[in-house]
Amino acid sequence: MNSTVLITGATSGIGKATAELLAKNNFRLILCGRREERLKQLEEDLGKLTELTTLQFDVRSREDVFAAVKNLPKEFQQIDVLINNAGNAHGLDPIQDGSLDDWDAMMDINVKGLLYMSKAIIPQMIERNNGFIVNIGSTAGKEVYPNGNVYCASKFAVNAINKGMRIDLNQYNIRVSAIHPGLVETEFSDVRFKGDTERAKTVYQGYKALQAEDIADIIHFVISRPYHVNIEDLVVFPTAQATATLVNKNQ
Ligand code: NDP
Ligand code: 8X3
Repeated sequence: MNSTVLITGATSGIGKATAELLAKNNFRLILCGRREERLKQLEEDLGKLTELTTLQFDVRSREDVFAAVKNLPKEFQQIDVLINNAGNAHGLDPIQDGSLDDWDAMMDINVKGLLYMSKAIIPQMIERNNGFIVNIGSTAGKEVYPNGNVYCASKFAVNAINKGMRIDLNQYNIRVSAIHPGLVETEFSDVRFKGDTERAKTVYQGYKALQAEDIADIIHFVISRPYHVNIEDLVVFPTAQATATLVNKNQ
């Protein structure tokens, strides 16, 4: 059995594809999300391939985050790799029209949720002088695009937190790494456009977007390097995408 990996946001998209790939590669898994039926399905499907457990909680609740980690079954208590993946965009509006609820959701989930998860798990990594934190940022954390305002801010924050973590945890031999994808075809746009699936589909039309499996592959590669190798910051676009807003839709 390989090391134990905790993945937030494992019920969909990048997190789910990563869970599937890591299960096939014999990692022991702790899979997290809010949707219970999806977690049950993951237990059923991936439980045949590897040892796994699931945790149902909202990363916005600091009490639930700490309780979930604390109450893990004994054999899952040592977490070697934390993949901070849970997150989404909520809305795509000019700043003057932005919804306060959307802003709260993005800052609470993408930024504070990532911090709570990290805070709950870093102490055991420090104690062991060993560990790996992979933060899923975004190209939106490198470049601001029209109407991206607060989502971009949340991912700029992830980028900064990732760098800060690496500096502060360096003395404890803990690896810290960020992966920043461009457009990936997942449930991301369904969430951003609040269930308007027709609008969501248009985001990925006319070109080949990245697939969740592409990012899973990269995550697997990053966490499988020898311990002295830390891929610090990795940006990945679909070939059709040159910048946040320059996408060749005539491929
Ligand atoms: P999905 O919507 O497919 O997956 C998002 C995951 O996050 C789900 O498993 C969801 O699970 C979980 N999640 C959302 N909110 C919460 C919450 N409050 N508490 C716990 N879990 C939560 O999107 P992606 O797979 O695309 O997104 C994964 C990450 O990748 C995000 O951080 C996103 O910002 C980032 N990203 C995505 C890109 C894209 O184009 N798709 C590009 C760059 C980065 P559940 O609802 O069950 O809780
Ligand atoms: C998701 C990619 O370009 O929609 O982070 O912001 S984008």
